[in-house]
Amino acid sequence: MSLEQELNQHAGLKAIFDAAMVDIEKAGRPDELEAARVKYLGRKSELSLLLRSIPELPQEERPVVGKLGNQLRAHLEQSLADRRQELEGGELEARLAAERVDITLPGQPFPQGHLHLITQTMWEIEDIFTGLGYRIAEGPEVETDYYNFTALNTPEGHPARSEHDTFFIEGHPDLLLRTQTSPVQVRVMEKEEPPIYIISPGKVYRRDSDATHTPMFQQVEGLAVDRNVTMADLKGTLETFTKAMFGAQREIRMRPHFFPFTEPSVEIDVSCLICGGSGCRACKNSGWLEILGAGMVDPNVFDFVDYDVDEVQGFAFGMGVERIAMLKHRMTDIRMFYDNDLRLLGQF
Ligand code: 2U9
Repeated sequence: MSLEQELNQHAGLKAIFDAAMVDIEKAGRPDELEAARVKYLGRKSELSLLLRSIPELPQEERPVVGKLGNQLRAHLEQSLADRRQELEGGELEARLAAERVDITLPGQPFPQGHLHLITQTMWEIEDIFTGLGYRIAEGPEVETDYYNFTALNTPEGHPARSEHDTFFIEGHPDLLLRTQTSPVQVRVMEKEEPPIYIISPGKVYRRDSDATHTPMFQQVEGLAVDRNVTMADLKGTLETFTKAMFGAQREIRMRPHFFPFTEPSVEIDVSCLICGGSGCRACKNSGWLEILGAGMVDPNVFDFVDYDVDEVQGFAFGMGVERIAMLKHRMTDIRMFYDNDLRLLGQF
């Protein structure tokens, strides 16, 4: 016999059962279910009062009420627990439905940065020379007068030393912002013996500002010191560099020039990237664009680092990275690199 049938023996318990089962079933939220629990199983509920009053009941009623009452309590507790689980399951489902995330929606686009064109160009130059066996050497941007000028055969009174070009450090007459990266190479030669094949990339500073000059710009200089190094090695090396950088169809030419630290010195031109050499506005109808300076290291420079000038020779070269980038990407104003306008920089 089911509990429900057994409860027919006691009208009061049966009435509690019927009402409680309706309310439990009706409860749609956890707080309504809790109210039903208090109403039917709480300390002051009809069932609790009835069970507590058993000692006062007539003798023959006591076992029936005791047994069925407790069975009813257990049944209601179970029904409440079952319903609670149903409701909580429903709540979870409702939350899952409401908070559902559509993972197939496209993501939020966000701006992706990249290296500055000057850094890209610098790394490209470095790649070419490291591919030829050169090491990268770096040094301080605040230099002494000795390393920046004296050891590079630039005597006092030379125009490159004048205050017009050089930033000196206030209160330290011997310190300056390096105007070239050559002092790095002097420092390497002081510490190491030939053979030496190095490039020194980095920032340099000169008091200058117009469409082709900024007070800070970046250089890559190179130095090769070995036995039997000739001008032909210099030309071959820089022709290889030029073709790697600007294309295999490019030609170079050398023009005599003067630098205090090289003798003889040359300036090197590349056949015009725009007209191919026939003459246009970019090359001022010459067919050539100047890209670097170079020369055979002056023996006076070797004297400063105690190299034996009868045993070793060297060639050196230098280029402005901004100038290389401007030629390659057909830019007309160097200051654009440092205006930080993403409409320009984002194009590269
Ligand atoms: C040592 C000896 C010699 C480095 C050299 C140049 C020629 C040169 C300019 C290019 C454009 C500087 O950036 S720029 O304005 N540089 O023309 N630089 S030879 O010669 C050296 C370097 C180190 C010990």
